[in-house]
Order: sequence, then structure tokens, then C-alpha cells
Amino acid sequence: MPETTTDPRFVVVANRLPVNRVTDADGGTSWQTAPGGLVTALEPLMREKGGAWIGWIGAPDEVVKPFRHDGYQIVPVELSEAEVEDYYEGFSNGTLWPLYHDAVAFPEYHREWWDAYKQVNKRFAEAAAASAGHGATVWVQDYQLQLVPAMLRELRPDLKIGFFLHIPFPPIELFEQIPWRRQIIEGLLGADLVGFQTPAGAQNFLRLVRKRTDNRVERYRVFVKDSHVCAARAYPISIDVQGFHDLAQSPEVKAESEALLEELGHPKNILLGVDRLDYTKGLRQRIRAVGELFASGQLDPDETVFLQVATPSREDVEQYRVLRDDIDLLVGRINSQVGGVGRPAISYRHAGFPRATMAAMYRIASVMLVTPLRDGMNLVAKEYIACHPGRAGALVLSEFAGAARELKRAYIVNPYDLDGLKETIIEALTDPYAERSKRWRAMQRQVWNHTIDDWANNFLRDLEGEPEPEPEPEPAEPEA
Ligand code: GDG
Repeated sequence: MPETTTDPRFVVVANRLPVNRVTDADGGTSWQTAPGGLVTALEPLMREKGGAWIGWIGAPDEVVKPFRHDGYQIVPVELSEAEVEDYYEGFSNGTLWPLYHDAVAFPEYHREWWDAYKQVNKRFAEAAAASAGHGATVWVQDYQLQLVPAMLRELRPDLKIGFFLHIPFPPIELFEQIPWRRQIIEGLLGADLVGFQTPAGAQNFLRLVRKRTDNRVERYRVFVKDSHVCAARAYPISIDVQGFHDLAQSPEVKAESEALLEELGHPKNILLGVDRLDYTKGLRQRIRAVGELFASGQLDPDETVFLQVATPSREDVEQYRVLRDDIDLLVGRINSQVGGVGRPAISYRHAGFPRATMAAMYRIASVMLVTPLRDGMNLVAKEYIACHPGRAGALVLSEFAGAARELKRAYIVNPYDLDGLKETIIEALTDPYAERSKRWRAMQRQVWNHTIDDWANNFLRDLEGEPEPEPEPEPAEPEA
């Protein structure tokens, strides 16, 4: 492999590339950066260090040559249609996604899905091995690529390998269902640093390593036999706080929020939900709770509108199609029973919107409802806090979102408890200004002091920092 000074020193490996293909006016195509916190945080580092981003372009059976984009290298990995079905829709989103989210939907185990997962992980690992310069840092992202760290270490022991899991790491009682659990644990242990959204995720992983491997574990470090030390710690992800704040303050977004208010009929209160249409997000429970509040008269549809955005997601996966129909039905039923003739009580949009429109919605929401059944972090909660202009916004937040660990002054709820959810929504709407603004200030402080740049810098500092000295040997663990 040629090693020149231009070989990337910093390589990101993620299922998707950070670019979207756009068709120009003359029919030609070009690449545009896909907006998102991760890209915003990592792009400057990529430019500074000379970087490469390895990922799938999002369309099956397409071969795209590596190219330069915005000062770094884009390295597309190809997936066949069958691989998209088995590795992506299958093992990633039909097995791991539901299992890691407390099995809120039934995880399926199929050997052909697993075979495809291994095969695709190997392709990503090989692409990373071929791209990275000597001694480079490689940062692997998320549950689709858990085997990459070990595969990559095998190919390139000179690299510093980090891994970050964006979704929860489940309790071992759930993880142990996976027929191929040993391979996944070993895959992750190939990294020098494995990052989780919460300390609980890191603890679940370390407990599993203790139980299922014979590697020595000391506090947050695993002494992988005859190899290296793998640290497992929490790095709660965040957002580009300043970027969201500035966007929400822009004249365009202010105008858009006015237009939106007009469209909704200038209600006194707006309850807002913004989610990918996913069964982990607690949409059924949330819509039922608000529906019951309208039906009982505790919420007056002449005063209050519930605006719910459900962004289309994974529509080729069966459980997502079922969810979409369920939600359509539920919203339709509620709207036919409550509300005036003109405007529905629930304004439901099954569509994706530009970021500016999202910011406009955050601006006008009196209460933001973030009530997932389980969520790694939940960035929408933080975006609302960065964008809402008043001094007394209110956030109703599930205790099962990673964000609840940081946003302790939110109105915390158990989303399975419909009565509790209803009470908390009313409390958030009716609490005195002084109470709401006290909570709001505390949450703002938290969000402004922990940005996406802090997240990336903390992770990379720990990954690239000097290794700590080997500790004294520990006495053997007693049998469980
Ligand atoms: C995973 C983990 C973790 C949504 N609809 C539109 C749109 N969005 C943007 C939001 C937000 C992002 O998508 C969603 O992020 P979340 O954190 O809420 O949830 P997941 O997609 O499930 O993300 C999660 C996250 O990874 C990061 O580690 O927090 O726990 O599940 O940024 O604004 N953006 C635009 N139009 C939409 O219609 N432009």
C-alpha cells in the first residue's frame, strides 16, 4: 500500500456517506453535503487532518469512484440490492435496531441476514484499511458496523480505532438473544475506544464482556488478550447549538414561523412532536394521550393545536409500514371526534421538511413532546432548546431517552404511563411562568455548554491521547 503524506490521517466509516446526489438544471449530477450534526462537527477535522469518509451512497448496485468533496476524500462502498435487504433492512433494522431498543418491536434472527452483515462489514473494513494513512485515526460509526473494529485491526494493527454507538446498548439479558453475540462482542473489542451515549450503555457492555469473555476488565478498560486495551465510556452526543440558534434567529425562519402560525390559526398553545416515523419514538402513546386530553375537554381544540411531524423512514421494512397505517388511523379517528369543522386538533404531517422549517416549528412550540420508548440520545430535544426564542419553553421528555440524563429539568415522563403523560402535558402547559423559566434556563445552560464539537473533541482526545500505563493485575473475579 502506498504511504505518502497525503494519505488520510483521519478516516470516518459510517453506513451512509455525508453527501447526497443532486440533479442540476442542465441534467448533470453533483454532490451536496447532507445536513446533519455529525458532518458539521467532523468536516473541519477532516479538512485539517486530511480525511476520508467511507460509506454507502444510498442507492443499490451503483458503482461510484472515490472523489474529493469540500477538502476531503469520499470513498463509496457498494451494496447490492440483496445486501441492502439482508444487511441493512434485515440484520441492522430488523434484528439489531429493535433488540437494542428494549425489543419494543420483535427482533428477527435470520442466518442469511447475519451472513450479509458479516460480508458488508468486511467490505467496509477493507475499504478503511486501503484508505487510511500509516498510524491514522479511524472512527467507525454505529450499529450497522459493529464488526468493523476487529476486522480492521486484523488488517491494519497500526491504526487507532474508535467506535461510537448512536443507539442504546441493551441490557445483557436482551443482548444474549443474538445467536452471533460472541462475534459482535469481539468485533467491538477490536476498537481502542468504544463510545456510548450513556454510562448505562457502557456498563451494559462491560458486564457483557466480563460474563462472556475471559478478558480482564478493570473499571472502564478491557485488556484484550495478547492484543490491546479497549476502553468503553460514555460520550453523550449533542448538536451544533450555535448553528441551530442562528438559523432560528434568521429573518427567513422568523417569517416562516409567522406563516406557520397563520396556517394553524394562531392558537394560544402549540404542542409539537418531531420524529422519524419509528416505533421507538412512542408516537402511538403520545397521540393517544393528547387525543384523550382533547376528548375529555382538558385541552380545548379552539385554543390548542398538536402539530406532529413524522418524517418518512425505512419504508421498505414491514414494521414501519404497519406503524404508518396505525398512526394514520389513530390521528384520523381523533380528528373526526374532536375539534372544530375547519381546523383539525392534530395537525399531522407525514413528510420531511427543510431544516429551516424545523427551526420555525421549534420557534412556535409552547410545549415540545419528546416521548420515545427508548432512544440513544434524541437530538430533537436539544434542537428545540437551541431554537425556541422565549424564556420559558417547556420540554416533556421521556425518562428512556439518553437526553434525560442531561436535561434533568425537563418535565420527565414514563411514556408507557398514559395518565402520567397526560398529567405532565397539562402541567407543562399550565405551570407558572417562573417555574417554566427556571427549568428553561437550566436546560439552556446544559445544552450551550455541551456541543457537538465538545463531543467529537472529547472522544478523539481520549482515543488519540497517550495510553495509560498497564495497571497491576487484578485478583480473579469470583464465579457469578
Ligand atoms: C439516532 C439515535 C441519537 C427529523 N425529521 C426531519 C429532520 N430530522 C432531524 C432532526 C434531528 C434528527 O433528524 C433526528 O435525530 P434524533 O436524535 O431525534 O433521532 P434518530 O434519527 O433516531 O438518531 C438517536 C442520534 O442518532 C444521534 O446520535 O440522538 O438516539 O436514534 O436532527 O432535526 N431534519 C430535517 N427534516 C425533517 O423532516 N431537515
